[in-house]
Amino acid sequence: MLRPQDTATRERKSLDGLWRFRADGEGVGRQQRWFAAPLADAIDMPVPASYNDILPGRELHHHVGDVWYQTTVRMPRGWAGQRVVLRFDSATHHATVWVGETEVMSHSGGYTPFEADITEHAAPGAELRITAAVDNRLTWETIPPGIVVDTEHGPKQKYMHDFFNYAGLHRQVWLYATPPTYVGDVTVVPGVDGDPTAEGVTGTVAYEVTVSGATPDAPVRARLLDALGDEAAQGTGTSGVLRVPEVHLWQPGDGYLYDLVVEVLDDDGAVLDSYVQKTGVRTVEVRGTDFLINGWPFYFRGFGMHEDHVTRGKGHDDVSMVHDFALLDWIGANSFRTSHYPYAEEFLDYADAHGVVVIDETAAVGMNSSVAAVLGTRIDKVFSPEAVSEVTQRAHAQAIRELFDRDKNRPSVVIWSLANEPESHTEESLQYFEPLFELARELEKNRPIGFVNVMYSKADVCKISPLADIIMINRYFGWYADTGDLVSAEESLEAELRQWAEYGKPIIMCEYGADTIAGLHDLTGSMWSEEYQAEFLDTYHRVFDRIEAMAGEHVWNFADFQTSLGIVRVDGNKKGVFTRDRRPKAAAHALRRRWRGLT
Ligand code: GCB
Repeated sequence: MLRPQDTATRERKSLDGLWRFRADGEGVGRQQRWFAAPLADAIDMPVPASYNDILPGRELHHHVGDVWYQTTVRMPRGWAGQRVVLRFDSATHHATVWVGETEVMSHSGGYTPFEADITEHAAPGAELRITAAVDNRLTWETIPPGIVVDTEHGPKQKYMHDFFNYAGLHRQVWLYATPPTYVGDVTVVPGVDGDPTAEGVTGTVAYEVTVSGATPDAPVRARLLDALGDEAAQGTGTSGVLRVPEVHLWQPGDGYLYDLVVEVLDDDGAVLDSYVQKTGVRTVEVRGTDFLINGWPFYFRGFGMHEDHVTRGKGHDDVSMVHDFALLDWIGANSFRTSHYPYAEEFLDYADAHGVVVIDETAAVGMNSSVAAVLGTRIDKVFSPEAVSEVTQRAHAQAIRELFDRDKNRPSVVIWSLANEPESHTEESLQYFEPLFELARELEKNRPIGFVNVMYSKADVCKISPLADIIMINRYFGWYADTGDLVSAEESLEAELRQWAEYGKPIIMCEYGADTIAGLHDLTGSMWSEEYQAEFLDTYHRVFDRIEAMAGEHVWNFADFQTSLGIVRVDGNKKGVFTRDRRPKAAAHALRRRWRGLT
């Protein structure tokens, strides 16, 4: 789904700001048609933001079920004759949306965009009332899965993943206009002619355009402009391959982007619609145990992250985004994983534009009874008709389609991760994942595809790793295993990595880390201290440096983050190298020395 943008033929209007908001604890709003009038008993709620931490008290923090958001917007007079679209960049986890009294769309999946053509409900110059009922419930039918337990005090939400179930309108909401004949979709696949490491190599941009609306057979022109706005190549037709001699490649640390300007023309050659697709030219390849970008071995240094901040939870804001990228740069990281869900599109735009490499992950997390048990939830059999079933699998397939569709054109995205830490040693888990890998491979012909393996499923029993192009694993020797004992941890880790190396594929350690209380120092090197975290990471790094097949290290986590309540978390997960308000722990300085090669 294309992003809204302002071009010579398109305009957009942000609906961010204060919306009217009301929690629907009793779940009566739909039946009582709360969308049909100004929301009664409402409070102000900022958009974008999670609603959970805006008010003091437990009620909204732990709310389960619908909340209602409402705003009014005046449709610009100048949009007469245009196609008008209402787009939510996300709503966590399900939303139904009304314009006035008309339901215009509903969507499940809390981290991907959705939109509806509302032209017929929107008279130019008129005021529209937009209402969204947003439901945060996670069940066995959703991605990620969860369990809603009915108690005499109302419903309680349980889930099997280790981050707080923040909800609401986390990202921007847009009203935008396109001409009646418009660019409906653009796909670009970059490449190079011959050896990408050669001097003055020729880049290729294969493009495919869908024209939608009034005259879908209208002619198309595609122009590729370099960063100075000079034309580098041009083509006509809805698909083609543009060639760029002496291409400026997109590279880690050098996010060089071309603009692919796609124009739909009328019979006289006048432009009906134009859309600008940012395009980076680079190649990605797995060769033996090497992960190659533009033919050069690339070693991932960075983090599993979270969209998580004080007060606004998972709400996007540019201040924190730019600051987080500045910290990644300061510490010498070149990459991150969107653990454990698709991040805001602005975040990926920034990665594209600054040459930061991304492992892009679906929201399929929490499909593991052993992990669930650590976090306090008992599940008998994860992959079964009563739990993660065919219905879940359909939702998972949809999550894969929507993620790939949203991020397919991004040069920063070099690996798709289909899930985090599912059970993967049973026949049932294989049956569940095989069709999902097939689907992913139908959709993606160029990027490597994988999933992130859990500590309970070693190399000799994991049934899903053989399906993956690359080995991605999370390990916690010295924390959940060999607890507090880094000498044993070093041995266990090395032994295990040597087993994984036998796959002959690149290995990325996608998580390793220790909970650390900022400011806690200990001369005996005890767990939870800043000393232990730094020593823990050093231990892992010594091992990584001895294993040829290692292709990357992503520390868990970039920053401390909020989780559900439980006896293994104190005000959230403290494995951050930065605190939740982004102050460095000792490990941040140690990582910086390693990653920036400082002595
Ligand atoms: C994991 C999970 C991650 C948790 C982390 C932890 O394996 O993938 O979501 O937060 O461990 O700290 O336990």
